[in-house]
Parts: sequence; structure tokens; C-alpha cells
Amino acid sequence: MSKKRCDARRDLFERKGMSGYVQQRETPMGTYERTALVNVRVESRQRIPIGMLTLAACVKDITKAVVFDPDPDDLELRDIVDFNPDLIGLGFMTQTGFRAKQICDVLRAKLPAAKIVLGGVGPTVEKEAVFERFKPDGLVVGEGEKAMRRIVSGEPLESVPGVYLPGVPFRPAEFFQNLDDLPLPAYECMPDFEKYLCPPGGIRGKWYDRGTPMIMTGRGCPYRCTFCSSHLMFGRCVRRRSVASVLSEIRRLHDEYGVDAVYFFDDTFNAPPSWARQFCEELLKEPYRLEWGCQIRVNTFNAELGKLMKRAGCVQVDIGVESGSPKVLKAIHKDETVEQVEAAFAACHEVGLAPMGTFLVGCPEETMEDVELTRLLVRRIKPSFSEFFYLIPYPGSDLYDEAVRNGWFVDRSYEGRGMVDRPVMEINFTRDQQREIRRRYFELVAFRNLKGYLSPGVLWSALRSVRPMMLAALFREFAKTRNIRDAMQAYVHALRRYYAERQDAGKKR
Ligand code: B12
Ligand code: SF4
Repeated sequence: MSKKRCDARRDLFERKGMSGYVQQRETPMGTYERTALVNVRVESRQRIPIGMLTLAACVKDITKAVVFDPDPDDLELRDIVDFNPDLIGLGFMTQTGFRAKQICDVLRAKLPAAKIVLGGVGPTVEKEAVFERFKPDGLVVGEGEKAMRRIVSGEPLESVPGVYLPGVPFRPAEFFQNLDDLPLPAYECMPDFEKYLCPPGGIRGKWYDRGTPMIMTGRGCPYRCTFCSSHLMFGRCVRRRSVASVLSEIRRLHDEYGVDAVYFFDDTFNAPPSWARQFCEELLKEPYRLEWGCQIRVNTFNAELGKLMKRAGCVQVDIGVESGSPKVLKAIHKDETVEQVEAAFAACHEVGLAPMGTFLVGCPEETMEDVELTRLLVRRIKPSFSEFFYLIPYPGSDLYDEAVRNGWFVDRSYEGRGMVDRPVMEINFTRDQQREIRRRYFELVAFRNLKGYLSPGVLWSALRSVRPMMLAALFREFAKTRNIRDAMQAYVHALRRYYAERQDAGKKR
């Protein structure tokens, strides 16, 4: 490709911004004809890979971009190999690094001519180590859209801001100051996208025939929880899309895909609360009725906002409570108080929003007295749903440095999907003690959780959707693994397949 053509295209890109590039051209103009964007997943549960779809949207006019989301046990990667890409983008978290390496090795062997570029939070927080382990052609640190666009356009990797290459001076990635300049996720770049629009969806205790696709309304979080590494990707300053831009994404999902529920995966939906308020007011003016869930912080929430959210269709809010002990909240820099937690849950119950609480096990400074404080708090606030996680330090977070400094780690492999189910540090409690604490927490909320999931509406919808192939998948998996969780996942997999096939058949008719 001539330098002149490359420069001309770059000029255009600079002038028009990325949003000008949403049309898929017949003849791609980029250096790479076919780009495979591969989402790395270790769970059989599929969620729409919003990051990869946004990357695809930014390059699809200059390359044939296809987003793949291979199953964790797919070792052949036939779909990707058959696509025969000349550029492969692999996106992964620290947690999914081992599967990314597997995919990288398979694709290298089967597609030796293709260039491989890594990106996502995993490579971002450990660029040197990941580069050393994968030996890719390039590694993108931070937000990937602008860098990916430059790469596909044919710019030498070493001159692209955001690309890390050993021995080459590193320049941080350019990011979108105004998120409205980002194109909407390119669902059409995922061949089996319809498979992801499937019940029950991610809002607990609800059943949506088209699932609950994920929407990000902003990037960045101003808070400083020690266990979080989100700021390394999106910074500490919140950038919000305009309400109009978010509504256009919802409208598209509603009009083109029949979606009637979504989940907002922003780090904090109500930061700042003024944006959340404006969003609800505008959503209320839309002609359709949408149900939705989101993640909120308690220090910027009150009954008035809750009431408005409820009126605008919000049915569930997820709240990271973490602990009922002021001492522990302080140790993890949560910057919220137990009183604020109680007030927020009371407000949710008052206005009719189902609050889900997530809590941590094994925090710094946590003793049995603090565990007891958490148990008492759970009793008082009565979450509609509760989840309890072991505290896991991810590279790049303050907690990680603290854990290394203090020798708290007992398991640093980050491998396997069991990661989220096993303690990896011993601070004040042994691993067995942490397992016991978590078991007792779950005992405390078992009835409430069950009651929430087994609402008559959900049960009826679930029963109506049962098909022999799903039961067969469930029993087959249980016979193979003797693990009820794996069996349930196989069931959900079969359910998704069934819905996708039904939708395909519907389209053909
Ligand atoms: C949604 C989400 C999830 C969803 C996943 C949805 C999905 N489809 O993937 C669910 C709920 C499943 C999830 C689970 C977990 N998550 Co999570 N999750 C998030 C969250 C809130 C948003 C991710 C997202 O979609 N962002 C929006 C898109 C646009 O960003 P992105 O995906 O990062 O992609 C951009 C860049 O990374 C880059 N990029 C990505 N891939 C590629 C590839 C190439 C080639 C290039 C060039 C660029 C590039 O460009 C993209 C566009 O800018 C983030 C926090 C955050 N604010 O990002 C945490 C986060 C990613 N999760 C995190 C963690 C720890 C987890 C869990 C391990 C938690 C747990 N203990 O269970 C599990 C792991 C699940 C698993 N088994 O793999 C951590 C990751 C830390 C780390 N070092 O890896 C984060 C950062 C949150 C945190 N508190 O620190 N998560
Ligand atoms: S855990 Fe949530 S609130 Fe805390 S810093 Fe991370 S994104 Fe922000």
C-alpha cells in the first residue's frame, strides 16, 4: 500500500473522527483484508463481547472484521481458521490469560502468516510479562479503538500510540474524549449474534425472551477501591455518552432485535447522579417500555433517584457492599459508610427496586468480629439477592502490590474458572476458614436468594422453555462431571442453541 494512500486515509480519519466509519465497504481499504477479533472466554456462559464489537465497528469499513467468541473447550478453532484472517486481535483479562495463550498457540500453528495483536485488561496491566509469554506481533495497552484503526490501516506497529513493543519508546493510547464519537457496537460483525439474545438474561428473578444485552453508557470511575484495576483501562475521570447516544443504542436493540430489557455494565451507573436522572427522564419519553438493571454506588443514591429509576423501568440494582465493618471498608478504600449502605437498601425496598448485594470474604484487617458485622448487616438490609466473593488481587490494583509486599498470596495461578471460587490469599484467615465463612454467608441468604430466583413468572417461563434436548444435555454433563454447576451450564447452552435455531427458523419463514 502506498504511503500517499495511507496518509490520505489517516487524514480523513483524523478529520471525520471514528464515527464516520460505520459503513461496511465492499472492498476493504486497510492493509489487512480479513481481521478476526477473538474474545477469550473461560465460561460456557456467553455474554455479548461489547469491547470486541466496538473495535469491529471502528475498523469494519477498511477490513472484513468478524468477531469470534470460541467456547472454552474449542481446541480446533475451525471457524476462525476457515475465515483465514491476516490479522488476529485477541482480547482477554488476567483471568482468561491461560485460555488466550492456548488460542494464540493454535492460531499461530494453523495460520502462520497472520499477524497477532493482543489487547484488553490482561495485556494492559502486565504488558511486559504478557508480551514475553505470548510473543505477539504487537500488544495494545489501554483503550483499543484508535490503535486498532491505525494498525488495520497499515501504520507500522512501532509508531502506533498505545502499542507496546519491547525496546520501543511507548506512547500511551489515544482515547475518545467524547464517547459519542464512538460508533455503536457492530453486532452485524458477529455471525451468530442472535445466539446471545436468549433467555433468561442477566437480571435475577426475571425472564426475558431476548435476554439482557449489555450496554456501556460511560467509561472511567473516580473511586479508588484497592481491589479494582478498572482505572488502568479507562482512567479515573468519568466520561459519559450523551443520553441521546445511549437511547439510540437501545432503540436499535429494540427495533432491530426485539430486545425489551438491557443491563448497564458501567462501573457506576449513578456517577454522577445528574446523568442518571437525565437518562431516566429521557427514557420515559421513549415510545417503548424497557426493563433494565445496573450497578450503583450507595453514596450517590437516594430514594428520589430510586423512584425515578423505577419509573423509567429499572428493576434491579447491583451494589458492591463488600463488608459490614467500617474498619474493613476503610482498609479497601471503599469510600462509603455502613450507614449509606443501609439507607440505599432501605430506599430500594421503599421504591420497589430489587437490590442485589455483593460481599467480599478475606479482606485486609478482617477478623471474626468483622465477619459477624457483615452477617448482621445482611440481616438488616435484606438484599433481594446476595453473592459472596473471595477477595482476589488482580495485577495493577493497589491490593495486588499490598498482597505481594505482605506475602499474602497462596495461589497466583489465576487459572481455571475455579479462580472465582477459591481463596487465593491468606491474610487473617486460612483458605479453609474463608471457605467456611463463605458457606455460612450463603446459608444465611439461601432462602432469600431462592425466593428471588423462583418467582412464579420465572418458573412458568422456565418450565415452558424446557425441551428434551436440554434435559439430555444436563444429564449427559452431570454423568460426565458429577458437577451440578457444569450440568446447569450445559443446560443453558442447549437452551441458547434452541433459541438461536428457533430464531433462525423464524427468519427463514
Ligand atoms: C462486563 C464485565 C464483566 C462481564 C464480562 C462481559 C463480557 N462480555 O466479557 C462479566 C460479568 C462476565 C465479568 C466477569 C469477570 N470479571 Co469483569 N468486568 C466487566 C467490566 C465491568 C466491563 C468490561 C467491558 O465490557 N468493558 C467495555 C469494553 C469497551 O472494554 P474492554 O472489554 O476492556 O475492551 C476495550 C479494551 O480492553 C481494548 N481491548 C479489548 N480487547 C482487545 C483486543 C485487541 C486486539 C485490542 C487492540 C484492544 C482490545 O479495547 C476495547 C475498547 O476500548 C470490567 C470493568 C471495566 N470498566 O472495564 C470488569 C473487569 C474487566 N472484570 C474484571 C474481573 C476481575 C472479572 C472476574 C474475574 C471477576 C470475578 N472474580 O469473577 C470475572 C471473570 C470472568 C471470567 N471467567 O472470565 C476486572 C479485570 C481485572 C483483570 N486484571 O483482569 C475488571 C477490569 C473489573 C475490576 N474491578 O478490576 N466481567
Ligand atoms: S470497584 Fe467500582 S467503584 Fe470501586 S474503583 Fe472500581 S469501578 Fe470504581
